[in-house]
Amino acid sequence: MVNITIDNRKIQVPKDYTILEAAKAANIYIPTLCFLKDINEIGACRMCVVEVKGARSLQAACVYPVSEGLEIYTQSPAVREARKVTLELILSNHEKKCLTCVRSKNCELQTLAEELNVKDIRFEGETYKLPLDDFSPSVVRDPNKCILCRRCVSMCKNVQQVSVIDTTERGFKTIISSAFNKSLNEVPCTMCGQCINVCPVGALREKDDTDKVWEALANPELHVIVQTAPAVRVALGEEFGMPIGSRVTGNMIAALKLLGFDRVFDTDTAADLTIMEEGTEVINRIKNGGKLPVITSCSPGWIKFCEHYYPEFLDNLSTCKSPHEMFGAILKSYYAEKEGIDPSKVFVVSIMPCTAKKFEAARPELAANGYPDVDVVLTTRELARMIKEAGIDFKNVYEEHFDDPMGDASGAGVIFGATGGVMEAALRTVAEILSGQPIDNVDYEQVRGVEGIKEASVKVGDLTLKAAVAHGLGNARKLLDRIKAGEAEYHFVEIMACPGGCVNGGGQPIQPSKVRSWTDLRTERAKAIYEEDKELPIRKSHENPRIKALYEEYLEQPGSHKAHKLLHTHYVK
Ligand code: HC1
Ligand code: SF4
Repeated sequence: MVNITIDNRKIQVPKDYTILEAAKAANIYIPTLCFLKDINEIGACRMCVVEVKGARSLQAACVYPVSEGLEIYTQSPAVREARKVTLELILSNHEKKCLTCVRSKNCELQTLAEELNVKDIRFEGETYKLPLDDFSPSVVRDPNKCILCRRCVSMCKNVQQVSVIDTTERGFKTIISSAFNKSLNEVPCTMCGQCINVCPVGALREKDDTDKVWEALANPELHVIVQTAPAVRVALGEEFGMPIGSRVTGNMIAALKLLGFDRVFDTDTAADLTIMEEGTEVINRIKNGGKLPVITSCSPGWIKFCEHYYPEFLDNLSTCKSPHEMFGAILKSYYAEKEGIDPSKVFVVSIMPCTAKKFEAARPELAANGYPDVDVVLTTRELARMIKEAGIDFKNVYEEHFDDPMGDASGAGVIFGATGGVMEAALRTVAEILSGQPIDNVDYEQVRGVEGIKEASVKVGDLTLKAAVAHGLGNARKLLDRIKAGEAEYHFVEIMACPGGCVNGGGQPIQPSKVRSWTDLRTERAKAIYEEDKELPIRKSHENPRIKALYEEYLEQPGSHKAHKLLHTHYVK
């Protein structure tokens, strides 16, 4: 520990702290812009400058280390003026179309202008007039709004280890772009959308597909069904000012009904179905000497990453479609038949925490019945926009339940939204089937939490089932390299593209750096998911009565010919 003084307050802090961390510990707010804890700590934007006694110039608090006796001033006239000038210079060449910007009211630049009381911009700079990159089905890049903070670059390069964006050109011409200024659609971007979540302004956003949904809802010919992913219900509330980790399932369903969807179903139910198919696949491959490890296939950003960067693992991937795609295929077959609806009139909308799901839904191989399994994917953020546009009082609606006949999911389906959840859900079923014994303790704690790579050994009968879980593509890379080098061996591996899994997907509500740097969004949202699982009477997929009925009435058994036709897929080599 060291003794320091900040704004005349004496405090003790760990000696490896920066001034910014020390100030945070003392509840002293220092504004930041390029800073993102553990991801982008480059001291580039100079928004966090402070006065350090004895230093020749102002210092960036986010990178300046504390030391014994340090004396810091965070609000001196020189500091306040320097921050204002910096902000005004950034604003001077920023395309200020704030009224219609997707990030209006959630823009860190706008917030800083308010916080620093900037009323006038003393400088006038040239703004960019660069073309919009909106060719990707998932991510739109608007270089005219970019402020060169490099948060997206660090996310893509260091966390996801994909590296398809970087700074190019020099001086005033500097921009963030892909190689040769190609569209994100033409480079091996995984469409994970993590870059969007860390962009402080409106330079990165998802492709907005809300108009397609409004149109479908207004078409009386269509039977419009919506399904919601496990992770949406624990984050959507944030868009309406509710605390991180609020569970808003009932409000969400009510809002969807008010928007006019004909049926509101739960993707979690389809997650139970996925477990039946994927569990069977794991058991078969173990028993019959198939390709191991089986690697999960529900995260489309991960699938795209595997196709581009690790094609040697494509035969390891489970052939299962992801839950929402399975659901789409079932809705346009079993459900349409059961309800007597022409499947060509069934329009399926998936609300997902994910931008890559937009790309996934458009894949030609995901069209089991001759139509796309899923017609439109909206992110959690887009759904919030629709709810706001419809003037729905989200916090005060009367809570509602998912519709029958696809109804409620088991706890296993619920936990899919957090890293390790798919593995835990699968273990609950696979362990019981392989051992032939009922499993009482279904809490597989080893695969929970935010450690980058998690391992578990589970004794099932005479087999010790070896499992691993990786989340975030950088961790996936590490794990796959170890498997490739023969340093690790598993039966079953879960990989999710986004750090923390879907709860922290690229389509989730965006929290500013001053929140996400100090609050672990992944943990807070996951807590809500595990709470819901704990409360449910059925916590194993194979005990879900809807799923049993689906097999009895239609699919026969997991892995049947019909199940294969509807619920399985292949990958691009
Ligand atoms: Fe996910 Fe999935 S859990 S991929 O993380 O397997 O997006 O939430 O919907 O399909 O169920 C996302 C979440 C989601 C699928 C399921
Ligand atoms: Fe990188 Fe993911 Fe953004 Fe693509 S979507 S540029 S892979 S962070």
